[in-house]
Amino acid sequence: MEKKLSLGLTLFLTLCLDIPEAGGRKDGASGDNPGDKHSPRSSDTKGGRCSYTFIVPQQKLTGALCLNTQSATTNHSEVAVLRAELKRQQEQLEKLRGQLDQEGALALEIRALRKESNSMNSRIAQLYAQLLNEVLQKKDQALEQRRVENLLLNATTQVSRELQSFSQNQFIARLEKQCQCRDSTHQSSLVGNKLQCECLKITPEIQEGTENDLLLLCWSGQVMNEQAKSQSNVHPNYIALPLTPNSGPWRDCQHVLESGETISGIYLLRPQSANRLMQAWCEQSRAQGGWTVIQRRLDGSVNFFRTWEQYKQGFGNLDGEYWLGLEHLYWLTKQAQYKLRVALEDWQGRQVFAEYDSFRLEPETDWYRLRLGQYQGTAGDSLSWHNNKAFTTLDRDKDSYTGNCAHFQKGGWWYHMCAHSNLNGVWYRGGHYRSRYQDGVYWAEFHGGSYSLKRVSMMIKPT
Ligand SMILES: [Ca+2]
Repeated sequence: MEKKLSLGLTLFLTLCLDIPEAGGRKDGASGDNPGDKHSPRSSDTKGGRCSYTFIVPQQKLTGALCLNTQSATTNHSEVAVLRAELKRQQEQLEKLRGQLDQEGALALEIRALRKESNSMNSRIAQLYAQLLNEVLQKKDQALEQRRVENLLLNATTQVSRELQSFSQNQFIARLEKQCQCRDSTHQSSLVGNKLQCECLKITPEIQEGTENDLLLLCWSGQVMNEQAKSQSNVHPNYIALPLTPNSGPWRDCQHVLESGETISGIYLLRPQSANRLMQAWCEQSRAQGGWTVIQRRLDGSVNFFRTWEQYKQGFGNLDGEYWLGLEHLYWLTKQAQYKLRVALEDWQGRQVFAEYDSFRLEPETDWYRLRLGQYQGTAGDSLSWHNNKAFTTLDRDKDSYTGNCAHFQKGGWWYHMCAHSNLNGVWYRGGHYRSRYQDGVYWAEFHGGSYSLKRVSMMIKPT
């Protein structure tokens, strides 16, 4: 320990010397003893004791004064403690250095991940923009399609009117002929230029589709056309209008069949109380015919991974793969009770079917929820699990799963959690397919979820 001390010391050193008396007494002959001369300062010569007082001049100490106040053993122990402390701190330092290295590696990893994330983000943004662009294009196409549909509707109405007029004329000519034939047998008289009123019975064959079999017509030769025309305006349904083949529109394909069209093909339909026309493939040869095809897969030529709007309006090619459209399905199945037939074919040519004795959809406000009846058939039941489920697409998730089933199944369906059947999935060639998800065209009860079927069609028909 070092201390700076400035000390002013006055050191008094008093020495008391007990000098044995020479010759018996020391102080006995003061002044007489030559020995007295030896002591230049004698403070006290009395009392037999001599004492000397040395006066050390006062010294002033300046500067650093190092004082080691501890013993050597204390120093050793302190050094040991310091060494231990040093060792501990060195260990800590090593540890910190290790952590720093680790954190450095982590920082590098984080930087790499951030970079990757940035590039992924830009890729996603790019894809999103692409998708958006596609959706907008499709929207434009849908608008154009609607415009064309309206044009078609107007043209069809006009054609119907023309046909009506044509049929009226034919009908009138026929009536005229009948009247003339009956003129000879029925009582009739010619008054001036006019024929008397006559009652004619129009046969059901002629009057197909009318409310009454009897049509009372009063005519005269001269006013016949006007009268008939005015009557036709009041009761347009009275005039027989056998539509020419392929004109349409029909209520559905059963109606087409009943109208005598027995060839499978594309027909124009307009469901009752629906303000829209649609085209559909009518299957008239399989399973007694009369089936309106609402979905078909056969060669993978059409992408079924679509948006809500597209599933709503329909897409694809009527003579190939297509989806009729949820809105069309809604209007079709609203007009009567329909049954559903699902026809399936595997890659070995084996054909099976599943039929449900009722099938209809709720309106769009309820996400075209599926209402399905009882199953029967040879394929196994892979659709009842989806009964009462809303329709889900990539952009409208209405399924019971926490994620979006359409994202995993790559289609649109009445997904649950997620699917026992996925007929709008990805069409894979050859049956068993390899994919990260179960996204093939499958019917679980027929070959399971990892077998993509070759041909699939969904058809409806009134019961
Ligand atoms: Ca969901």
